[in-house]
Amino acid sequence: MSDPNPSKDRIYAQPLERVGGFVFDDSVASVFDDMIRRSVPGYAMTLSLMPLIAKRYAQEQTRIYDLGCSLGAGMIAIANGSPESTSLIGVDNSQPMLDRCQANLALAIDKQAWELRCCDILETPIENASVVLLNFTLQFIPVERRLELLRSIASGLNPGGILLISEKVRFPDPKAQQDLFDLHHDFKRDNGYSDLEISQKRSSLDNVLHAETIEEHKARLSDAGFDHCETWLQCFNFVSMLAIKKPK
Ligand code: GEK
Repeated sequence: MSDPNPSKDRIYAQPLERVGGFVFDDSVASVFDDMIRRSVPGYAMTLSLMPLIAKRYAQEQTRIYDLGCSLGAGMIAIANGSPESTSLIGVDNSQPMLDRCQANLALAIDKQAWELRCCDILETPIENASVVLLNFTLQFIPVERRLELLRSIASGLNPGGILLISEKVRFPDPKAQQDLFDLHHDFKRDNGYSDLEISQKRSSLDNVLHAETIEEHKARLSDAGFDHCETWLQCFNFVSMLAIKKPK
């Protein structure tokens, strides 16, 4: 029988003999919108506030980068608050994501110029930028390479430019870590994921997604050359931060 809802995430619904490491392949890209909305508390709220943030910080005649753009949700949100003279660059190393992103952007962005690049964000030069988005992507970059990426972003931002960064985080206090971890799983259960799906997905992300504490992120952002960094949204163990490069 054919699947009545092919875009619903059922990737981990059946028991797997061996759970492999999570990859952003075609099966993930085809259900990604459903997966991220049912898995990341606050995801829709994060996107809904981005136009407001862009309105304040996006500068005329500059570039806006979305590093790890997936299906383009962040690019569309930021485009909504940015001047028409900005151009948007989406970067992702998953071609199945970018194929769908291309179709989504063609329907949603008609005021600004935009382009997509299929490459590693660690190899992406950042130039003349006023807004850079790392929405739940830094967590997939090896920890030892995160500083070099943030340095390259800081140096490619114009004075007064911003990095918007969202991450899954962990907490130094073991009780807080356990409570927020449990609440995140309650959130997933409440959104229709079974215990089997939750546990198989968790195993697949084990060596792929490395969460750090808010303090670790703030210290690295400061090291990389950002002058201010504040949390502007937190939902359980998911956090969005705003890092600002000093204005001239
Ligand atoms: C959203 N920002 O909807 N280079 C390029 N892309 C990468 C790399 C890399 N080294 N590593 C991972 N990706 C999106 C959600 S998802 C978050 C971002 C999640 C890409 C990967 O292919 C995927 O599309 C994205 O980063 C992470 O607001 O799945 O939790």
